[in-house]
Amino acid sequence: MKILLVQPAYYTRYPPLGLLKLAAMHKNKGDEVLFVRGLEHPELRPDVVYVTSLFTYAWKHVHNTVAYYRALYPEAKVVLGGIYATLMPEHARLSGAHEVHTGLVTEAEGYRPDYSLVPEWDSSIMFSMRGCIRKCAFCAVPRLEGKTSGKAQTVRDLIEPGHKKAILWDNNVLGVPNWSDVVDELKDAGVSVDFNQGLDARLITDDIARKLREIRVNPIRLAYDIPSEKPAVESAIESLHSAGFSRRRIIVYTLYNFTDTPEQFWGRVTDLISWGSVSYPMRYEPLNSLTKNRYVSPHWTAEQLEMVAAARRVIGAGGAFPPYQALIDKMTQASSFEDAFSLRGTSRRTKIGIAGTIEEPTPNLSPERTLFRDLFNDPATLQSGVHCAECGSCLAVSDRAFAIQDYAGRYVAYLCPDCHPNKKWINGLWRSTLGDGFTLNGEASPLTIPVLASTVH
Ligand code: B12
Ligand code: SF4
Repeated sequence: MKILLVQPAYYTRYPPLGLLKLAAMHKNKGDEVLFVRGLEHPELRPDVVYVTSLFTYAWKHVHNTVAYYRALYPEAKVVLGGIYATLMPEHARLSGAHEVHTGLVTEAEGYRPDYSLVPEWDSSIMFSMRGCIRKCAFCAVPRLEGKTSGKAQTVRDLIEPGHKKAILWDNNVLGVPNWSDVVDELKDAGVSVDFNQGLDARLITDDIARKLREIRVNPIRLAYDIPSEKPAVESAIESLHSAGFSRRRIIVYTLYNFTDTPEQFWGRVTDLISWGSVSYPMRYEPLNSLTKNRYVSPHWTAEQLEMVAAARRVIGAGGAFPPYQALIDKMTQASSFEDAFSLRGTSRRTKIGIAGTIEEPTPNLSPERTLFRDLFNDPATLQSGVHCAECGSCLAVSDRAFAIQDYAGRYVAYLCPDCHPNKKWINGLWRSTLGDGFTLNGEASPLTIPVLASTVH
């Protein structure tokens, strides 16, 4: 069989781990394999095209890729898999792929990725375990991989000869009983190690910290996602420091824009830098987000999120808040979140505009509601009438309207079709999603959709 492996042209600095494992598996079966990035025109006439996917909000590149290779090789079967395909399979089907594969390919999991396909890459990436013992509501891992694999697998054979660094994408390696076997194997291999997704601070003891000291881990990554983790995070940093890790080399992912308030986030950042470690803010991204950085949690405003982003750029370093004395003073002496994160003279207002985005269809909705939700990122729970924000006319549930979001993704109002300022753009959005021939309820104009929502957040 001839197989073309494709990584869509979204931004990533990593090679496509899943595809490299699939390549190794297929080569082992005697198949011919070729790997390309983006839209290419290779010589190979493939029987199958495997397209991978990553962040849900990078879906457009994935759809373009599927459409391109379907047109280029009409005879080939196009299969789409990966993270976006697993988290949003219904939406992924709109790409036109012949098959949408969800989850892992168990058979491929044991293979060392075929690094010969990415000769410029010089580190070995691996998962020593899958799933997680926890079920944090903001995290996709329980949905992607389910419960913990129970045991870590051996990593010795996953390290490419000649590679000096191992990057572990494990979700929670300390949550499996044989985690120290992984440490021993990494130590034997003599590689430097990046537990890239963070170690679970709640599980770190003095003994574990000492064991971790046996390998070259730099930096150490932890997470401080909710205020109640404060004692555990403080104690983990203390244990790691006692074991010989520099506090400055402990980077702590700090979730915000989820169920926290800005004040709680400010408190966690202040804790971390006061303890001498680095806070790396992580803006919460919904698991079915189709546009990055659109979501604004009910406890935050777009302006407050912009303040964090600006502070990361201006007074942070590489997007993080290191324990610089001036920063510690600013955070500890501030009287409020606004005071802590304000930057003189740099405030920027969030624009309001029409921002139709596409979200995953909620199962069991009527076709019209599903389409509305697909096209306008609308919460599926709303059903009563609305007023047009422009002309004020009252629109009943059976009438037509467009949702208006600000650029932070909040629903701010609705418009009747007559008042829509950019019909051309909306038409394009509609067609690019559902195809040229699409009509709703048999109507020719894609400019009309039923009003299904009224709540303005
Ligand atoms: C590594 C990683 C990162 C890396 C970058 C990864 C990369 N490739 O570029 C870094 C650290 C930079 C990162 C950052 C972020 N990340 Co991240 N990250 C991950 C992680 C751990 C792995 C992603 C990955 O690349 N996997 C490689 C996959 C595709 O390979 P694989 O699993 O071995 O592949 C198997 C299957 O997927 C399948 N398969 C794959 N492709 C194909 C194709 C076909 C045809 C078939 C049949 C099968 C198949 O078969 C393979 C073998 O079994 C996941 C969590 C996880 N456990 O998956 C989160 C995850 C993807 N990240 C997530 C998030 C939220 C983020 C951030 C937004 C966090 C933040 N707030 O800042 C940032 C965004 C950065 C950005 N640039 O936009 C979310 C995604 C949510 C979403 N809506 O998409 C995830 C799911 C984590 C989570 N806890 O929820 N991340
Ligand atoms: S501990 Fe980490 S990997 Fe596990 S569910 Fe929570 S955030 Fe996800």
